[in-house]
Amino acid sequence: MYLSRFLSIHALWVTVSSVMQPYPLVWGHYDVCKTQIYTEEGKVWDYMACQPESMDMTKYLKVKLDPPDITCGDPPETFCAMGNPYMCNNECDASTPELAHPPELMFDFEGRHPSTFWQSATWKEYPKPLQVNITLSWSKTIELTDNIVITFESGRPDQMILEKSLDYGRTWQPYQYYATDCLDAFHMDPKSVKDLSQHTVLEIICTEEYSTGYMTNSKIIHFEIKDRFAFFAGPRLRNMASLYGQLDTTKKLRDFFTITDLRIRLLRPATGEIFVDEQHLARYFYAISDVKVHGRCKCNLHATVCVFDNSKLTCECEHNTTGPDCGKCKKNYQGRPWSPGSYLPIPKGTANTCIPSISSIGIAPKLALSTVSSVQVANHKRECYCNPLGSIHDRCNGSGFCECKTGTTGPKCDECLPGNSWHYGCQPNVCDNELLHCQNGGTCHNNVRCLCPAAYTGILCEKLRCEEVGSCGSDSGQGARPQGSPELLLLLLLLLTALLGTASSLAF
Ligand SMILES: [Ca+2]
Repeated sequence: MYLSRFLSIHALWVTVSSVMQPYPLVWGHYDVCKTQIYTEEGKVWDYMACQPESMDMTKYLKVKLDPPDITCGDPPETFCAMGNPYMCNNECDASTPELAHPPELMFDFEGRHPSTFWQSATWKEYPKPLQVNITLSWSKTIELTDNIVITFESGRPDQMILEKSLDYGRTWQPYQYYATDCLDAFHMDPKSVKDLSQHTVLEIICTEEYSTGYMTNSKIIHFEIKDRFAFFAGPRLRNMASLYGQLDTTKKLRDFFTITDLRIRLLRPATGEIFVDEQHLARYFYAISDVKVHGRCKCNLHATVCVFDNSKLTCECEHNTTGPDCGKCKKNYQGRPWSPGSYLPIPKGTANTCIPSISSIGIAPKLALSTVSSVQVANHKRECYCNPLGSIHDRCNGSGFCECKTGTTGPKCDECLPGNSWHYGCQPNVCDNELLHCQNGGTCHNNVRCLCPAAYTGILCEKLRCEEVGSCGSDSGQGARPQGSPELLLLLLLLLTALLGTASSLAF
């Protein structure tokens, strides 16, 4: 495959360069990326789609806290030791470096003992909630490649939400909910990533796995990227080709792992018990020693290098593309619409290089036109890349089109018709904002489920929860509800039937 593509590019090069000397550069960008790797046969070239290496992204972020003055130590205060809530003479003092706990200590090199950490003020204002938002911003689209790991120096919070933004912090979506009691905190059933599957991998879950109290030894919270990858690539991520194939064809899956910002919303500190000990409020605070975020710059498979310049990450775009994410064709290279590079065919991928605009070639327009159209024809002769989940066949039909499954549309069958949403193919919505409204104050989550208030249940939150367990008494406090025994309803039905019978006998 690579050889044939190389030959076709080479043939084009010869064609163009033999007629128009200045234009070899047009084709000078390589079609695929190559790196030298070591194998049993020695050093060889490995060809692949062009993408920057995965790296430690915490070196390139900006951190913002809300409220801005929530860090401890200004004015100085004392707090209780972890593991011994009655030893409350530890000091936090922002003006003394050894006793200060500024936010940057969440991202420093953590090889030292004792660890360095950011710490919030204590819960002095209880019962007013102690809430902190920690926003991490990259000013660049990045793709996560490994678990997000947050290490607490305090107990892990009783309630926390990890959120993401894809538009530089303008809008936010939840990534995962964390609570000691998911139902109580967020009206969600507790789940673990292991309960998910290929079909439900994009579901936003609430987990109780990482919030088990104040005194436990474990201090770590994960957002499990690798477990989600494993649904496609196998348990040890051996079949990355399968994952890349899916990422290539399913935009929603790719977007799920793509972020510009993360927000850690700390909603309630670890208390470890039902009642907060009001005599010792200096027991309660948040402290984080380390945050790990691994990812790569999103360059749409048009760059292998991402540079940090002027405090900003930027892709070094290849393939005649430009923009922070290589998201458009350079001026004078708009001979066909921009498209991202592709992981397919595995392993070498397809560059989808931008080609010169016809107007920019200027001379010999006839030849240029025929050259461009020959490229397009050559592309068409490639596969259609119909989305395997959205189309009936993965190849195009005789007339060159993908044939889409029910509820699916788009040239590649990767878009959903109204009333359907993408969850590994287009699935009819369980709920939405049009016809399938969640009831009784419930909210529709990703079109797959209603998040119901605590008192309600059912697909659209249409049922009182107490009905399910048969405990809806008059003193249940669950609001007014028509009371009627089955016997009474039966009696009414019999009466109605009898009346109708009388009426019909009178009519005839
Ligand atoms: Ca640290």
